[in-house]
Amino acid sequence: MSDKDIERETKAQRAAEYDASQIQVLDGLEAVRKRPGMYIGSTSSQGLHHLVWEIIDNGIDEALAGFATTIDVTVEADNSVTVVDDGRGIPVDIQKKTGKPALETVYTVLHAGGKFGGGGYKVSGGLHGVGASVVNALSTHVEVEVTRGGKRYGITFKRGRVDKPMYVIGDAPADAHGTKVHFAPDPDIFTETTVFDDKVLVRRIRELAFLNKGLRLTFTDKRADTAEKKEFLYEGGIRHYVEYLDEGHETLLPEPIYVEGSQDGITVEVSLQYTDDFKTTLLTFANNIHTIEGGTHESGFKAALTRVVNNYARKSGVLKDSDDALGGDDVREA
Ligand code: 28G
Repeated sequence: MSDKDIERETKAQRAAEYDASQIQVLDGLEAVRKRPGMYIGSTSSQGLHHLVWEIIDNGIDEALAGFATTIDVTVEADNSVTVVDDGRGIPVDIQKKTGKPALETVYTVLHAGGKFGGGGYKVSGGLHGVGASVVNALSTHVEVEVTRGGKRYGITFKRGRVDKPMYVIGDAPADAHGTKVHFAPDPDIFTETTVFDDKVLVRRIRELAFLNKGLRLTFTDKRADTAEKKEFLYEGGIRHYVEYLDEGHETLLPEPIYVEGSQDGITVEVSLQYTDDFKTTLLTFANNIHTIEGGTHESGFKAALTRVVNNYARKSGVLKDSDDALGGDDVREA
């Protein structure tokens, strides 16, 4: 075989690889549109809001990586959503493997990370970039704007397919950086409703601010008459969540107990307060996800609290040697 032949062969090979990868991209989008519930749980109002959570999640990942400090969420007058962060901006470099900008790949390739490796149902938070292509596949249009390296880039999609390939919008200040995503949910998918609920959005955005201390999240509803920006930023993290939950109740302690610790890359945060409420409120989370069914983090906390309060009760003489130990319910009641 001549050099020319080899070159021709590799060219043909590359073309075949390219075609195969493009087919995989389209198959991935088709899979999401065919069975949206596999990726976002349902196509009800809950599923609709899941689109927003997925995009916010990507911004939070960029904050957890130490780059984004602010995430702005806006519901536009037409009920589409814009999310902006001030992170590094999604990479725009052309990838060797695909010949396409990383930005396009992030929004079109169904990344692994779910139940079935192929990007199936997402169970936990913090799985980088799984959500972007799912949101794209389930939106009539998506526009992403990236600011980095002194330039502003744009790319647009329609129902998951590239509409306008990545282009340079223009120059930006050399030190400007961030990502802006605008998407409109597809009414062909969300047949029940495509109307976002400001209450649902605010509740979760506030919660994410409690759970990610120091991160600024804002919410603006342009559909409202007074489209003012609501800002959520809690330097004290979940201790402020406890204060928020205790509003309207008498508290035993002047301020909530708050403990934070890290080991082997795992951070644990605990906050508690005793109030005059009859019922105990115990909320637990793992990676920003509310764990309603508990887990080892929750049972470990309960066991630790019971042990610590019993040790103190014995040492201080509140409990005599002959007294039974306090049970879990006892130490969780004021
Ligand atoms: C505004 C709404 C939602 C995001 C970033 C930043 C990076 C990134 C996002 O990387 C993963 C792709 C291939 C390596 C990472 C930037 C490293 C260096 C990033 C967002 C990284 C994608 N510089 N900010 N993704 N790979 N914000 N906000 O989506 O190259 S997504």
